[in-house]
Amino acid sequence: PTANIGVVGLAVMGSNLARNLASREGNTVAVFNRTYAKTEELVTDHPEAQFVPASSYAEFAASLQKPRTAIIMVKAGRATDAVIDELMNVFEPGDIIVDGGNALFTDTIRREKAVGERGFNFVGMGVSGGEEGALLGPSLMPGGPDQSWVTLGPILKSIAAVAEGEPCVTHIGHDGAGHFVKMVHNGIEYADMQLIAEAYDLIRRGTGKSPAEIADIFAEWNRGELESYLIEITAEVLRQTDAATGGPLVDVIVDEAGAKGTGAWTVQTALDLGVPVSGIAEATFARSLSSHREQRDVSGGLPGPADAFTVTDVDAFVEQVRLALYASKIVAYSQGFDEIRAGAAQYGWNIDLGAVSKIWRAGCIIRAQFLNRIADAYDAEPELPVLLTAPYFVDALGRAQDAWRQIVATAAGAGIPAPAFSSSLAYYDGLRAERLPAALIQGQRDFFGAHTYRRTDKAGTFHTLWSDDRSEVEAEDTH
Ligand code: 2AM
Repeated sequence: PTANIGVVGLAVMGSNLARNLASREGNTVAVFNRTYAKTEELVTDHPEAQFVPASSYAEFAASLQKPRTAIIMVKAGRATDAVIDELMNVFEPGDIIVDGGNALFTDTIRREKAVGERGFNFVGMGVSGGEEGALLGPSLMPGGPDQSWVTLGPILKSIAAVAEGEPCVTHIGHDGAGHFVKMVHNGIEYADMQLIAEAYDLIRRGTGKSPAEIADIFAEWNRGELESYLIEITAEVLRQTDAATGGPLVDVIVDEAGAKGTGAWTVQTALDLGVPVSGIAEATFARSLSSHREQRDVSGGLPGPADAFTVTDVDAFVEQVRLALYASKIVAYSQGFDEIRAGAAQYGWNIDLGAVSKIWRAGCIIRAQFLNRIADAYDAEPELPVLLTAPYFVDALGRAQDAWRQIVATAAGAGIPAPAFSSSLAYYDGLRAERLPAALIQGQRDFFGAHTYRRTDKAGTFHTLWSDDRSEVEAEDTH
């Protein structure tokens, strides 16, 4: 056997990952696809690459050195299970099966258990960066057992994106940890994109600037603390002219945002964990609202503000929007890291949050300068309970908060939806509040359901006899 690594599933992501692997010194890559024509095509199109094509699973297994290591790149779900079964038929205990698809982390937990019981090492790995990332250097989030990392680590480090000299890969934790972190990455990506979209909408509707002019603003922002891939490509998209109409491309694109479900997973999981990821949730819901054309079509006549929205000091307004975007972004990332922290506690993963922020600095969609600040925050305090309370972010939020409040108020007054901006601000003020009206909610719960409450002035659990003489009694602790 000549190959040290194999790839199963040679659609675009799989082919590109296989080419990336083959381009690294010392790698020989076994390649297999259910339909052999695709395997042949990859090998003939890239004669320079060290590929070993296999036309059957048995041939694939025979071409791999032990412990055999194979990365599966097929559609998440049933296909993944089918390929895992095929590989277990031809592999031996101790071999490593990596799922690089976009699996739901609970599926990965189930698979590691089932595959592990048969003596194989199963690794669920998040792969971020899309097709280009897979080819030139993705951000990789492998989970799985520790011993798999010994073989897999050096190979993954060789193909990952590099940020400031460090490869964008780390062993996240066992079983589903890698896919969990990838899921939250995607949720943060939803929030980041929605925040940028809200900023664009406010500037466009408030100042009447053209998309090309707004592209210049984003390009300018990309030179400061907002520097990121998403800000950069936003400028590119806004600058694009449509060949057919000669107008801005963004104006001919149907305004219904699609989604492949990872944002929804992030929010569903957060609900189960009781983590308020309101920015990600609003971003996900905003896509849903945009896609309900039939509801939007009957809602255009709903009353809005009487006055037209115009901004007088354009430059000051643009700067306020920038600050609101930055503050909201801090909140969105803080919420995402909170979900990872809670997931780790729930599932028993030992996740290094600073290391996670570092492997997102290159290769993936949310790559940004900003992630260095997150890494710094966790370096200084690994057990930081709320990311945005790190001194750097407290300072940034302090500088931004007046503008942020103004922008949220302005958007509300003008009748422009800014759900991610406003929910982020509400979260921030919720954290800050000395007293929350949750006390009243506890009173209501005690009234209708005898759910009891605790008191600020003494220990214990209490209940008011609402339908009797309304005296207070000490209650059994119902927790
Ligand atoms: P195919 O080319 O034979 O269709 C993306 O769909 C990739 O997943 C393709 O490489 C596809 O192979 C592969 N795929 C889908 N279902 C599969 C299955 N049940 N077994 C193996 N590969 C599968």
